[in-house]
Amino acid sequence: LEKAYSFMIRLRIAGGVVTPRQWLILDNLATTYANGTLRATTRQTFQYHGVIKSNLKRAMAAIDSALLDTIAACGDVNRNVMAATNPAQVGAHKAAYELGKTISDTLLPKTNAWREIWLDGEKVVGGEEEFEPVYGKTYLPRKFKIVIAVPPSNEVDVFAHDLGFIAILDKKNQLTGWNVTVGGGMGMTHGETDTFPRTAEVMGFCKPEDAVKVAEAVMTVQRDWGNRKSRKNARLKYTIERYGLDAFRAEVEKRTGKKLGAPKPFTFDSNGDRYGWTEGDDGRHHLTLYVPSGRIKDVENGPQFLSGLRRIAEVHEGDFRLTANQNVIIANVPAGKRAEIEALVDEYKLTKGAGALRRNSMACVALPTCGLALAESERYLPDLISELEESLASHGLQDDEITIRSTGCPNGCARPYIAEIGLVGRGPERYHLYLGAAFDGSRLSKLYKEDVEAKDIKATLDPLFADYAKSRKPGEHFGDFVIRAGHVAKTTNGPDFHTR
Ligand code: SRM
Ligand code: SF4
Repeated sequence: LEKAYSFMIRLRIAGGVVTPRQWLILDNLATTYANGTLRATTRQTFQYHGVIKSNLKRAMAAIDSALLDTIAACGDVNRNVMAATNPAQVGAHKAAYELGKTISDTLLPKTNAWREIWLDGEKVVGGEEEFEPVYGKTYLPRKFKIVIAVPPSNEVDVFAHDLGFIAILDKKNQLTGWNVTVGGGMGMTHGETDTFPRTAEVMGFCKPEDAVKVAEAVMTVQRDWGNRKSRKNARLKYTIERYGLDAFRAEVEKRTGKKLGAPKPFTFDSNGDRYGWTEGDDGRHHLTLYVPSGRIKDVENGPQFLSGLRRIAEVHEGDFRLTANQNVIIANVPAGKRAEIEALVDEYKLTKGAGALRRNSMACVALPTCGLALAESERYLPDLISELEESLASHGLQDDEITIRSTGCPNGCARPYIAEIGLVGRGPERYHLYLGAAFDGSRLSKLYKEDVEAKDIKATLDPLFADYAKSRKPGEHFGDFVIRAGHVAKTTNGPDFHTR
């Protein structure tokens, strides 16, 4: 008898767009082969947990029948490409999605191995390098992540990724080109200061027709210049630290044969989602639901996300969008269908928002499925938020938008170092507490207190909330305040993250 090994499956869904037909197949897979939940991730895709080995092939066949796959969702390749979902700016969003999808297709490994292994596809004769003009035999030094943002929303956290494109729009909201960002990343190792999170820098500006070439050039420079000796220092952020932005830009320009323009001005207002209904400039309606930690499941006497979204998928004529904040948008609802969708949302108690702190929160999976977790995250953050809500309310701050994110280890899967309150697991019920990041995700935080016991987090933050309520300037965000008030030093960037 074979052991019942259990696996996690991660899909590739560029830009997080899923049709109702695909939704129904993915939902069926969750209940048939996985642990009965669909997990929306921080990279706009789905994961399944608890798929036993003997069901792996059947699960992959179901994914294939949805015209989806898991290729490059993991590994030293270009990972799932994220794109802004902001449905209100239709033209800009369309451009962001199309760029994301084209980059995803262009940089997809060409190997047939996935089909060969999972779908009994034909074995292709010849070496990998014949099929991998970009990756070659040895692929990239490390994972590589690309996102496309549309200001004023930084919902995709453009500064947290190896490569980003920021849409530059004219006064009529028409796309004029993209600012290109490089060198962001979150992962680090506790106690090793030569590993650090880093926010990406704006490297230049490119025309819409040059963006894919720029993406390919940035990735191949990293392929050739990235550190292959130490995986801990292999991400593009360390390559940029080593070579400097100017040398990196020059090499990218050499490979594209075109100079990048000077970066154009842009402004972000937040890195969160816009909950509830919005209407696009084409008259279509979009409903952003708040899905706690992206876990799509049925809760007894609570939200029935699995059943509710299944019912909605059966009647919905538009599509679904997964957001980079682990939420779901029921998108492109014609005006005449809105009432029907709304009734189903109510019937299944789906949440259109939450308290200010909760709706700006994110937690990585961590225990029990993540083998790297040092502490709880997804199963703990909701309770901590309830405690902190009491504290905030006692200072009249219950409606203030403050970002809070937790991870079970320093890898940073919920991008905690660019949240105004960041909790990073150190051990059972013990976290490092980071403060002082920017509300729009453009500045890293700083370690405020080491090894805080879970039971002490509320008491640690309460005096800061009190001071914030008393002394903040009008409109000042919590992350900016804690720096101005001298509670933590400001982090300028990467290596400075560990300076206290
Ligand atoms: Fe992650 C590894 C979960 C987004 C940085 N991440 C893992 C693994 C696969 C653990 C492992 O290697 O055994 C986790 C699986 C847990 C589980 O039980 O499901 C895991 N990462 C996740 C997800 C599901 C978090 C979530 O709660 O939504 C996200 C899935 C992404 C996706 O759909 O593709 C996820 N991971 C991220 C992000 C955020 C992002 O991409 O925007 C980051 C930080 C950004 C970055 O890459 O710099 C991130 N994950 C890591 C790292 C550290 C990378 C580094 O440069 O040091 C690891 C470990 C590694 O690669 O060695 C890791
Ligand atoms: Fe696991 Fe750490 Fe990622 Fe959380 S941050 S999912 S604990 S690897």
